[in-house]
Amino acid sequence: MRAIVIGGFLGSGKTSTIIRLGKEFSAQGNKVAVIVNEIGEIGIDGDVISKYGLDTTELTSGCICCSLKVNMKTTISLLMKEFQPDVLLIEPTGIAFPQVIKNEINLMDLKGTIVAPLVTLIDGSRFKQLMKEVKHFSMRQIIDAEILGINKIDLMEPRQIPIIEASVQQLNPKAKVVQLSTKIEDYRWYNFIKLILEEDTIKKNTALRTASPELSVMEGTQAVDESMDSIEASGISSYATEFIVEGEILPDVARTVVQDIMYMIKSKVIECSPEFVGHIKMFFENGNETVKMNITAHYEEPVMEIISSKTEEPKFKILSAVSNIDKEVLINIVDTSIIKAFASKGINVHKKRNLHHHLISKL
Ligand SMILES: Nc1nc2c(ncn2[C@@H]2O[C@H](COP(=O)(O)OP(=O)(O)OP(=O)(O)O)[C@@H](O)[C@H]2O)c(=O)[nH]1
Ligand SMILES: [Mg+2]
Repeated sequence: MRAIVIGGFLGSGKTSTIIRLGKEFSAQGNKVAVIVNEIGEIGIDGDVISKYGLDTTELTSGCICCSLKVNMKTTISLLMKEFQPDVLLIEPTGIAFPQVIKNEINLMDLKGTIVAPLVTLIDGSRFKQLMKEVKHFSMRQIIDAEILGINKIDLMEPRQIPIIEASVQQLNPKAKVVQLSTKIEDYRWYNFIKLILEEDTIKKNTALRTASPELSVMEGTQAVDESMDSIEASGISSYATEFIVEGEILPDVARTVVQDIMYMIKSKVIECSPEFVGHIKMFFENGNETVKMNITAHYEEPVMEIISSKTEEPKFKILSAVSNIDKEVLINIVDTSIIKAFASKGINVHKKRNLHHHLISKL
């Protein structure tokens, strides 16, 4: 089995990359499994990935009673026993230090398993904003990587690309820096795959890293302490929830409600955190289609995507992770916006209770 960890900050394109890699590896005849770790007790990416026909297991973090590491180890062992994948794609949360996950897999010492070089994706189109809002956290993710993918180059001004490439390379001279776009299929994409599969060509970047020496020279009070929890170090507040929606919902109503919720949340979040980065993503299944909408920075226009899907009951999920905002404030903004938007269409909703479950039991 080949285990591939695709890390990167919130909204950098991890799920999009995993879907594309998964489809490609499957098309070549490999058995592909995906483990997605999401913040909070609600997962969206696992649902999205499943809609593309890949097998997924979600792990939820932010939960006091499960230790992510134990959970992941058990999941990997079970997957290997019961599914025997050829390729295992792993998406840590956007506020994890992916090196920790890779180290855990290495320590499991799995027979016949190749652990691919650690990939960190960077959203090139948000690089400046990330360096402003979550600088030290992003730097730590960059420093730990073995392959650095500057993603979303389709959104970047061409003359900016080499400038950012050079800045990123300077932060981590040992890593291979590549340009990427999950929306473009060209030689760069195939070069990226080649690098992932060429595990020996990359000099082991201190496989079991205990300290990032580069960090010790960083100045400033926010420098990331190695012993610090990654969630704490990120300065990100997050909140995820699910609502049960009553009655039959027409597709155009679903789209409007999602849009209304997104714009309400965006405007209120900006009032509290004017230059926020993060990821606010919604997922509304309503019979014949799924409406997905998301935003990753204060200046962006939210993006709506429609995925055709047959479902029995309407289901609304949201995951919000935002920089420089108080968690209680974020929870209040999200809940009130959802209730208000549905009420304005005369639709009854109620929060799903007992969200917590050990997803391992799904296997
Ligand atoms: N234009 C463009 N958009 C992209 C690209 N890659 C991802 N996106 C978009 O960026 C947004 C976030 O992508 P995801 O794949 O969900 O990012 P993620 O890293 O998995 O996000 P989290 O799991 O929330 O941390 C989505 O709207 C994607 O469609 C890209 O190369 N170009
Ligand atoms: Mg994701």
